[in-house]
Amino acid sequence: MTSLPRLHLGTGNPGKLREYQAILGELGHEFLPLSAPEPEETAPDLDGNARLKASFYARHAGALTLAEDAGLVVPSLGGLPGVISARFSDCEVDTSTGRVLSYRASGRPREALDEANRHRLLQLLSAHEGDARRASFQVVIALAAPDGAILFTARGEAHGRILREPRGLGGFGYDALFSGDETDGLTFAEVDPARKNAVSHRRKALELIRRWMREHPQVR
Ligand code: ITT
Repeated sequence: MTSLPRLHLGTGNPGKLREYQAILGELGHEFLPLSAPEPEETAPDLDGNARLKASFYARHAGALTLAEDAGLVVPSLGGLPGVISARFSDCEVDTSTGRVLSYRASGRPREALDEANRHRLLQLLSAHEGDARRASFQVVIALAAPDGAILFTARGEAHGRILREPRGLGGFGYDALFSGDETDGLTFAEVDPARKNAVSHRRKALELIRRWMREHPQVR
Protein backbone atom coordinates (compact mmCIF):
# COMPACT_ATOMS: atom_id res chain seq x y z
CA MET A 1 0.00 0.00 0.00
CA THR A 2 2.88 2.35 0.72
CA SER A 3 6.29 3.23 -0.63
CA LEU A 4 7.27 4.87 2.62
CA PRO A 5 10.40 3.39 4.17
CA ARG A 6 10.30 1.41 7.37
CA LEU A 7 11.13 3.46 10.45
CA HIS A 8 12.60 2.40 13.76
CA LEU A 9 11.18 3.90 16.94
CA GLY A 10 13.24 4.61 20.03
CA THR A 11 11.20 4.85 23.23
CA GLY A 12 11.11 3.13 26.58
CA ASN A 13 7.52 4.25 27.24
CA PRO A 14 4.91 1.53 26.50
CA GLY A 15 2.10 4.15 26.36
CA LYS A 16 3.87 6.01 23.56
CA LEU A 17 4.63 2.75 21.77
CA ARG A 18 0.91 1.84 21.66
CA GLU A 19 0.08 5.23 20.15
CA TYR A 20 2.81 5.03 17.50
CA GLN A 21 1.53 1.57 16.58
CA ALA A 22 -1.98 2.93 16.06
CA ILE A 23 -1.10 6.23 14.38
CA LEU A 24 1.70 4.99 12.10
CA GLY A 25 -0.46 2.01 11.17
CA GLU A 26 -3.21 4.37 10.06
CA LEU A 27 -0.74 6.56 8.16
CA GLY A 28 0.58 3.50 6.32
CA HIS A 29 4.04 3.51 7.89
CA GLU A 30 5.73 0.29 8.89
CA PHE A 31 7.87 0.60 11.98
CA LEU A 32 9.98 -1.44 14.34
CA PRO A 33 10.29 -0.73 18.05
CA LEU A 34 13.90 -0.68 19.25
CA SER A 35 15.01 -2.24 22.45
CA ALA A 36 18.06 -0.35 23.62
CA PRO A 37 19.30 1.23 26.82
CA GLU A 38 17.70 4.67 27.23
CA PRO A 39 19.93 7.74 26.73
CA GLU A 40 20.14 10.38 29.43
CA GLU A 41 17.95 13.41 28.64
CA THR A 42 20.39 16.25 29.24
CA ALA A 43 19.07 18.99 26.93
CA PRO A 44 17.18 22.01 28.36
CA ASP A 45 14.21 21.69 25.98
CA LEU A 46 12.03 19.20 24.10
CA ASP A 47 13.76 19.90 20.78
CA GLY A 48 17.22 19.18 22.18
CA ASN A 49 16.15 15.96 23.88
CA ALA A 50 14.23 14.70 20.83
CA ARG A 51 17.37 15.23 18.70
CA LEU A 52 19.61 13.59 21.26
CA LYS A 53 17.33 10.54 21.57
CA ALA A 54 16.80 10.10 17.81
CA SER A 55 20.57 10.31 17.10
CA PHE A 56 21.34 7.87 19.88
CA TYR A 57 18.75 5.28 18.83
CA ALA A 58 19.52 5.64 15.10
CA ARG A 59 23.22 4.92 15.67
CA HIS A 60 22.26 1.98 17.87
CA ALA A 61 19.99 0.54 15.15
CA GLY A 62 22.06 1.66 12.15
CA ALA A 63 18.73 2.61 10.57
CA LEU A 64 16.31 5.48 9.94
CA THR A 65 14.84 6.21 13.37
CA LEU A 66 12.21 8.34 15.11
CA ALA A 67 12.29 9.42 18.73
CA GLU A 68 10.46 12.11 20.64
CA ASP A 69 10.50 14.24 23.73
CA ALA A 70 7.12 15.29 25.11
CA GLY A 71 5.69 17.07 28.07
CA LEU A 72 2.76 18.85 29.63
CA VAL A 73 3.14 22.63 29.67
CA VAL A 74 1.17 24.69 32.22
CA PRO A 75 1.75 28.43 31.64
CA SER A 76 0.60 29.40 35.14
CA LEU A 77 3.39 27.19 36.56
CA GLY A 78 6.05 28.91 34.49
CA GLY A 79 5.72 26.23 31.77
CA LEU A 80 6.26 23.33 34.17
CA PRO A 81 6.31 20.38 34.18
CA GLY A 82 7.44 20.77 30.53
CA VAL A 83 10.74 19.13 29.76
CA ILE A 84 10.82 17.46 33.22
CA SER A 85 7.29 15.97 32.90
CA ALA A 86 8.51 12.37 33.23
CA ARG A 87 10.36 13.09 36.50
CA PHE A 88 8.36 16.03 37.88
CA SER A 89 7.83 14.60 41.36
CA ASP A 90 11.56 13.97 41.76
CA CYS A 91 12.39 17.64 41.13
CA GLU A 92 12.34 20.71 43.33
CA VAL A 93 11.01 23.58 41.24
CA ASP A 94 10.31 27.30 41.28
CA THR A 95 6.82 27.67 39.78
CA SER A 96 7.13 31.45 39.34
CA THR A 97 10.02 31.04 36.88
CA GLY A 98 9.65 27.41 35.80
CA ARG A 99 13.22 26.73 36.95
CA VAL A 100 14.30 23.32 38.18
CA LEU A 101 16.20 23.81 41.43
CA SER A 102 17.26 20.22 42.04
CA TYR A 103 16.62 16.66 40.89
CA ARG A 104 17.08 13.42 42.72
CA ALA A 105 15.96 10.18 41.02
CA SER A 106 13.65 8.24 43.33
CA GLY A 107 14.07 5.07 41.29
CA ARG A 108 10.30 4.47 41.40
CA PRO A 109 8.84 2.26 38.65
CA ARG A 110 7.13 4.15 35.80
CA GLU A 111 3.52 3.67 37.02
CA ALA A 112 4.35 4.90 40.53
CA LEU A 113 6.29 7.84 39.16
CA ASP A 114 3.39 8.80 36.86
CA GLU A 115 1.04 8.66 39.84
CA ALA A 116 3.37 10.83 41.94
CA ASN A 117 3.73 13.30 39.03
CA ARG A 118 -0.07 13.67 38.72
CA HIS A 119 -0.36 14.16 42.47
CA ARG A 120 2.33 16.86 42.40
CA LEU A 121 0.60 18.68 39.56
CA LEU A 122 -2.74 18.69 41.40
CA GLN A 123 -1.07 19.98 44.54
CA LEU A 124 0.66 22.85 42.74
CA LEU A 125 -2.56 23.81 40.98
CA SER A 126 -4.82 23.47 44.02
CA ALA A 127 -5.32 27.24 44.38
CA HIS A 128 -5.55 27.87 40.60
CA GLU A 129 -8.89 28.46 38.89
CA GLY A 130 -10.16 29.16 35.39
CA ASP A 131 -7.51 30.08 32.83
CA ALA A 132 -4.76 29.36 35.34
CA ARG A 133 -5.56 25.68 34.76
CA ARG A 134 -4.97 25.88 30.98
CA ALA A 135 -2.33 23.45 29.68
CA SER A 136 -0.99 21.88 26.53
CA PHE A 137 0.68 18.63 25.67
CA GLN A 138 3.67 19.33 23.46
CA VAL A 139 5.93 16.99 21.56
CA VAL A 140 8.94 17.24 19.28
CA ILE A 141 9.58 14.19 17.12
CA ALA A 142 13.00 13.91 15.45
CA LEU A 143 13.92 11.74 12.48
CA ALA A 144 17.55 10.63 12.35
CA ALA A 145 19.60 8.97 9.61
CA PRO A 146 21.44 5.70 10.33
CA ASP A 147 24.61 7.67 11.18
CA GLY A 148 22.71 9.75 13.74
CA ALA A 149 22.40 12.95 11.66
CA ILE A 150 19.09 14.74 12.25
CA LEU A 151 17.05 14.95 9.03
CA PHE A 152 13.87 16.61 10.26
CA THR A 153 12.00 17.60 13.40
CA ALA A 154 8.26 18.15 13.84
CA ARG A 155 6.32 19.74 16.68
CA GLY A 156 2.74 19.00 17.76
CA GLU A 157 0.49 20.51 20.43
CA ALA A 158 -2.87 19.63 21.98
CA HIS A 159 -4.64 22.18 24.19
CA GLY A 160 -6.94 21.77 27.17
CA ARG A 161 -7.15 22.23 30.93
CA ILE A 162 -6.18 20.36 34.07
CA LEU A 163 -9.05 18.94 36.12
CA ARG A 164 -9.18 18.82 39.92
CA GLU A 165 -9.19 15.02 39.97
CA PRO A 166 -8.38 12.23 37.51
CA ARG A 167 -11.08 10.87 35.18
CA GLY A 168 -10.83 7.75 33.03
CA LEU A 169 -8.69 4.64 32.97
CA GLY A 170 -7.11 4.73 29.50
CA GLY A 171 -4.01 6.50 28.22
CA PHE A 172 -0.86 7.08 30.28
CA GLY A 173 1.06 9.78 32.10
CA TYR A 174 -1.05 12.91 32.69
CA ASP A 175 -3.94 11.81 30.41
CA ALA A 176 -6.50 11.33 33.20
CA LEU A 177 -6.06 14.96 34.31
CA PHE A 178 -6.15 16.52 30.84
CA SER A 179 -9.53 17.65 29.58
CA GLY A 180 -8.98 18.29 25.87
CA ASP A 181 -10.45 21.16 23.83
CA GLU A 182 -10.71 18.78 20.87
CA THR A 183 -12.32 15.94 22.87
CA ASP A 184 -15.33 17.92 24.08
CA GLY A 185 -13.83 18.33 27.54
CA LEU A 186 -13.41 14.58 28.06
CA THR A 187 -9.99 13.56 29.32
CA PHE A 188 -7.50 11.77 27.10
CA ALA A 189 -7.96 8.80 29.49
CA GLU A 190 -11.77 8.77 29.10
CA VAL A 191 -12.04 8.79 25.33
CA ASP A 192 -11.50 5.83 23.08
CA PRO A 193 -7.76 5.64 22.21
CA ALA A 194 -8.63 6.25 18.53
CA ARG A 195 -10.18 9.58 19.53
CA LYS A 196 -7.07 10.72 21.40
CA ASN A 197 -4.89 9.54 18.52
CA ALA A 198 -6.94 11.57 16.02
CA VAL A 199 -6.26 14.92 17.74
CA SER A 200 -3.19 14.43 19.92
CA HIS A 201 0.08 16.36 19.86
CA ARG A 202 1.73 13.11 18.69
CA ARG A 203 -0.72 12.72 15.79
CA LYS A 204 -0.09 16.27 14.57
CA ALA A 205 3.69 15.85 14.62
CA LEU A 206 3.51 12.43 12.94
CA GLU A 207 1.40 13.91 10.12
CA LEU A 208 4.23 16.40 9.49
CA ILE A 209 6.80 13.58 9.54
CA ARG A 210 4.77 11.66 6.99
CA ARG A 211 4.46 14.71 4.76
CA TRP A 212 8.23 15.26 4.92
CA MET A 213 8.90 11.60 4.08
CA ARG A 214 6.65 11.83 1.04
CA GLU A 215 8.50 14.95 -0.12
CA HIS A 216 11.89 13.21 0.32
CA PRO A 217 11.44 9.78 -1.30
CA GLN A 218 15.23 9.39 -1.61
CA VAL A 219 15.51 9.09 2.18
CA ARG A 220 15.73 5.42 3.10
P1 ITT B 1 10.98 7.97 26.17
O1 ITT B 1 11.67 6.66 26.37
O2 ITT B 1 10.27 8.08 24.86
O3 ITT B 1 11.90 9.12 26.44
P2 ITT B 1 9.59 8.97 28.50
O4 ITT B 1 8.38 8.53 29.27
O5 ITT B 1 10.87 9.18 29.26
O6 ITT B 1 9.80 7.97 27.27
P3 ITT B 1 9.52 11.79 27.85
O7 ITT B 1 10.92 12.01 28.37
O8 ITT B 1 9.16 12.35 26.53
O9 ITT B 1 9.16 10.26 27.75
O10 ITT B 1 8.55 12.28 28.99
C1 ITT B 1 7.31 12.70 28.70
C2 ITT B 1 6.41 12.56 29.91
O11 ITT B 1 5.33 13.46 29.64
C3 ITT B 1 5.81 11.15 29.99
O12 ITT B 1 6.49 10.35 30.91
C4 ITT B 1 4.38 11.46 30.40
O13 ITT B 1 4.31 11.54 31.79
C5 ITT B 1 4.10 12.83 29.81
N1 ITT B 1 3.41 12.69 28.51
C6 ITT B 1 3.93 12.83 27.27
N2 ITT B 1 3.00 12.59 26.33
C7 ITT B 1 1.89 12.28 26.99
C8 ITT B 1 0.60 11.90 26.57
O14 ITT B 1 0.28 11.77 25.30
N3 ITT B 1 -0.30 11.66 27.51
C9 ITT B 1 0.00 11.77 28.82
N4 ITT B 1 1.20 12.10 29.30
C10 ITT B 1 2.15 12.35 28.39
